Amino acid sequence: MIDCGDGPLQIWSPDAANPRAQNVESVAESVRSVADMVRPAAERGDRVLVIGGNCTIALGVMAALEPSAALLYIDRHYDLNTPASTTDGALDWMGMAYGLGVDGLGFGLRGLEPAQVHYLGISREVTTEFERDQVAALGLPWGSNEALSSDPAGEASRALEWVGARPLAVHLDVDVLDFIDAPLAENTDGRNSGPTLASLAVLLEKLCRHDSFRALSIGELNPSRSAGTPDAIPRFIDVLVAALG
Ligand SMILES: [Mn+2]
Repeated sequence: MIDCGDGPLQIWSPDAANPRAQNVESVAESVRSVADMVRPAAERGDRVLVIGGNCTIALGVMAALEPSAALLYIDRHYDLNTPASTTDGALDWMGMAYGLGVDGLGFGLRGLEPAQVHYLGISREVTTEFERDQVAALGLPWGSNEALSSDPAGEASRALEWVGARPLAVHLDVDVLDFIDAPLAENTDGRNSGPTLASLAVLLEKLCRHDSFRALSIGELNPSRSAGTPDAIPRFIDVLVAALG
């Protein structure tokens, strides 16, 4: 295993100058830095683990892989909002809109084609109408949070069938997990819904051990959430080690 080091350290603060796209310049810098750091490893043929950071890191990984790569995006959300579709200005749930060029957005990197993206773990009730409209217009395939909880092996098999022989990047927003089982995510909505760490282990082992697997990125991990549950991060690390080891 090679430790390629850290990207730029960025600690969130309010950005009054960009109310609808908070800290967009530093987010873009971070995404480009992920791409620059992953590219040499990808070119060597190494498998890559990226620990974020917000979910836009997936775009940096995809920009570093072959243009044909497929992205399995495991998240409670579609991350297809834009500075116009929401008021909170959080890039955390806009990344895929930037990646897919919705409303002309972008980070100055190679973007994504709709045929490269498949979601798993979606909770429709926490998505916005704007996002659901984009999913329909772009024809993006998705699996539900309930399906991921009840049949992680089946969801993995169906998703891998969709990937086919393409290089595979997996992105995991830890907010897909049941926050009561694993309080890891910045977003605390997932209480008593979503896969447990044990279910996630089943999914990730199938995806990460696939011949096409190239990279796993992890977004929205907030260690302060598990301050009262000190075994949560070690249990999560065990899942990653089992999948990648
Ligand atoms: Mn999310």
